[in-house]
Amino acid sequence: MRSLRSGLSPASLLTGAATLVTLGALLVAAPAAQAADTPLRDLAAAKGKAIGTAVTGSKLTGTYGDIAGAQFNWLTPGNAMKWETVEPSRGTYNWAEADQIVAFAQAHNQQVRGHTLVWHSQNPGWLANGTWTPAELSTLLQDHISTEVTRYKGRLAAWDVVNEPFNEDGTYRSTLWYNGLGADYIAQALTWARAADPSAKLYINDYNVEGVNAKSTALYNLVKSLKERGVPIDGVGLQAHLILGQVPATFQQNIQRFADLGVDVAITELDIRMQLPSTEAKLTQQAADYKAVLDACVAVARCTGVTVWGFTDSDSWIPDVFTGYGAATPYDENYVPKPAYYAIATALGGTTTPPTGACSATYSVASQWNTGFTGQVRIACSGAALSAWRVSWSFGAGQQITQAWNATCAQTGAAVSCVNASYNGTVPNGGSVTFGFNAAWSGSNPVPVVTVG
Ligand code: G2I
Repeated sequence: MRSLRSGLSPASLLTGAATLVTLGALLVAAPAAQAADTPLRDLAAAKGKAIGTAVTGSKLTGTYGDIAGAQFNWLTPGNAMKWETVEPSRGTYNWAEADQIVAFAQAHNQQVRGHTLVWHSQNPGWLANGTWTPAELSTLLQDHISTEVTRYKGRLAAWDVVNEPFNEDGTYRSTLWYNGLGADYIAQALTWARAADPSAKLYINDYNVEGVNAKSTALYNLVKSLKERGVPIDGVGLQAHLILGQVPATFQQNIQRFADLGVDVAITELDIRMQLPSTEAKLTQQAADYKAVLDACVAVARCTGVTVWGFTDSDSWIPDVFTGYGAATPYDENYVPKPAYYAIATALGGTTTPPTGACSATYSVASQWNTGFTGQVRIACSGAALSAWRVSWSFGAGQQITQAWNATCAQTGAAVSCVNASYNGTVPNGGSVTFGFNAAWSGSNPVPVVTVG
């Protein structure tokens, strides 16, 4: 029996139990006793590198918040600082989620990467669907950059000022900005951002620019010319939305050539997607891929660090966009660290031996009424498998099971023990099984600590 390898102490897990009542979930993983690991952020700091994650503000409580705070030293708001979020109708601003993330970062001694000021996507309807003269567009863009950068002045370490300006062949992407203002919208945006916050490092960020190719060469030539013109540009962001087994062979060489131009390089949105279901072999390959990315960054002094685009498979954009793909992040959807997590730790100088695998149980209250509730328990395995299972917990407030399905449950006093039905004992590596129950409650209905074996 071991507690979650997430940088959480058993005590904080128990504290988490109280806060998680609202979330209706608590996870405990099996097996393999192991000493607590050094958090990724401490390993990264010792190497002078950033280890970051994209986050969703509303999720920064419970286990998600605990891991985001404990393991990472940089945060990027996944959507909270995009134009459609901060100015949904013209002149009406909504900074709530962005403010929340910045406050969380400050409370956890983390740096923030602002994302993103100038993009073709996730612009508000009033902007995207409007008809604008070049002069109007220029004013709109300058106002947007000045307003947002000034709001967080001195509090963000870096900004992805311009996002995804290139096509795959290295030509400029046809966007609202390029079509209206020409390629110099990039230089103008950088200049306005610098004026609003001279201390933030200013980046151009793009995808499919990890290896040496036509697109990355266009980015290289742009940065070179901006530097020559004296336009403020401090770094390039290589997003790194990668596919299993396809880390470009020229990754480190590409990072190095940007560094040689005199700019920093950040890996800004790393994830490595695979065709589902995940298997042990795929997770092992993914770990090797994560390590290759981290190794390349660690090897180049001007590579400032690596940000993952969501740290858990439960908070990843991949399944929504690439049908049949997923499992792209370092933690599974039950917050159990995957081989990729240990690969990151290893690349950052950690010495932990990854466990051979784990199965975890997630308890949630599916619905609740004045005298009863329906509970649900999901057993999921990653890097391990079960051929039979028993899930146990102790009801702390007199709750009493009345009925169960897809499991046989027995309760003696507070102690509940549920074993698999004849047909669902097998939980394959990368798979899950769910069972449910009804129970009576009164007074309070706290979420128990659940163990699986
Ligand atoms: O598309 C992946 C990333 C590529 N590079 C730039 C990043 O900013 C981008 O992030 C993703 C977010 O992770 C997604 O969460 O950008 C997507 C939009 O292009 C985001 O997806 C959107 C959904 O499409 C919307 O339906 C949803 O309302 O997220 C929104 C907020 O959850």
